[in-house]
Amino acid sequence: MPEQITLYGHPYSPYFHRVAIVLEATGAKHQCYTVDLVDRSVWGSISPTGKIPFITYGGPEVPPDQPSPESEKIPESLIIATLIAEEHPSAGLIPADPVARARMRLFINEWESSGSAALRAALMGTGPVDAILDVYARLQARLGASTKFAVGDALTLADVAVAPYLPRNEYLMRHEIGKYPLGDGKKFLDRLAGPEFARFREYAEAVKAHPSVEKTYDEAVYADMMGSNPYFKRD
Ligand SMILES: N[C@@H](CCC(=O)N[C@@H](CS)C(=O)NCC(=O)O)C(=O)O
Repeated sequence: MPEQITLYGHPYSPYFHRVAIVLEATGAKHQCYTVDLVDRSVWGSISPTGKIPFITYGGPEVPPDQPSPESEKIPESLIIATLIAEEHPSAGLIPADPVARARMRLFINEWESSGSAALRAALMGTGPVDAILDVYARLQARLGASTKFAVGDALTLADVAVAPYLPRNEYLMRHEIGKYPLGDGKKFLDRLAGPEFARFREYAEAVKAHPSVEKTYDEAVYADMMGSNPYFKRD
């Protein structure tokens, strides 16, 4: 019997989305609890980091607001994603070949070490939106010449790590959401549409069209959250 998994999070979150993609791609049995991001009374003290996503793993099947002391509480999207992928090797999210695994990890590191920070700085108006394109360029340089995904023709955790950001970043730039200078969103999209990013675009389209990515992304939910987020509103 597989261990019980309860995922806590919110579909607006790119970190939550990573885990949702892996659950979809593996078909792992789970229940999902959408948290109230403002009222943290139910989930705030269950989460080991105070953040979403996290899972309860193992122990009895219980209502999400009454987690069992017998379950392990595991935070961090990529750690959860890896755990589930490791439990379902037949889904192929972790390549069997060690060199391919190294390439997968290098790709993930590229985004993790600077992508989220560049995005956050752009949204807060403390850094240029072009810094996100610099990260895209470095990811592009890591893509194989003709593979569909980052490490071969099947989806791996490398793609899972960046997948949530591809449609979200486009949405933000298309709607000029963030404190960066008005018009920089359009400049971002114009540069991304140019020959410099042809290979990255091809890759991004393949990732966005993967059934496990497409099925777990709801732009309306993201639009609702970001449109009303005071942190990212220009004065
Ligand atoms: N490194 C974490 C980041 C998780 C994270 O920052 N989650 C945000 C939502 S997107 C959060 O819970 N923020 C609430 C807070 O910081 O109070 C992961 O990969 O899961």
